[in-house]
Amino acid sequence: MRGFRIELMAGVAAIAIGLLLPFAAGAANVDDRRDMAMEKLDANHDGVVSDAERNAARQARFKAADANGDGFVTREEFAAAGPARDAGRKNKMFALMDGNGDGKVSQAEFDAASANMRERMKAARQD
Ligand SMILES: [Ca+2]
Ligand SMILES: [Ca+2]
Repeated sequence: MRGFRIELMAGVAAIAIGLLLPFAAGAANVDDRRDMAMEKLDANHDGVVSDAERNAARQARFKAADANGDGFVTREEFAAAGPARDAGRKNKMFALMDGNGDGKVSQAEFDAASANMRERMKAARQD
């Protein structure tokens, strides 16, 4: 009977965690957020984010941001896409991504910016 209760409790806890996780994301520390982000990327759930999974997720993000599907994300599309951030920060991010400064971000620019950001995050972690 005791074992059953523990199992039941664990089940309830798992459900509660599943329900609360989306809300917890904002409050979680950076490591937790990274783990959650990794879980999202890890499509086949083998605990490893392969380059293919990473690329697929990045392309999906780009497609989601490219509202009119013309292959470029404009400043307006970027401002409307993704989590709400303050406009100044989004503008700065957009400027970083728009490598050739033509006011729109191509998939190649997006890929380069993502790779760049990943390198910077890696470097920051090693400090
Ligand atoms: Ca577009
Ligand atoms: Ca550009």
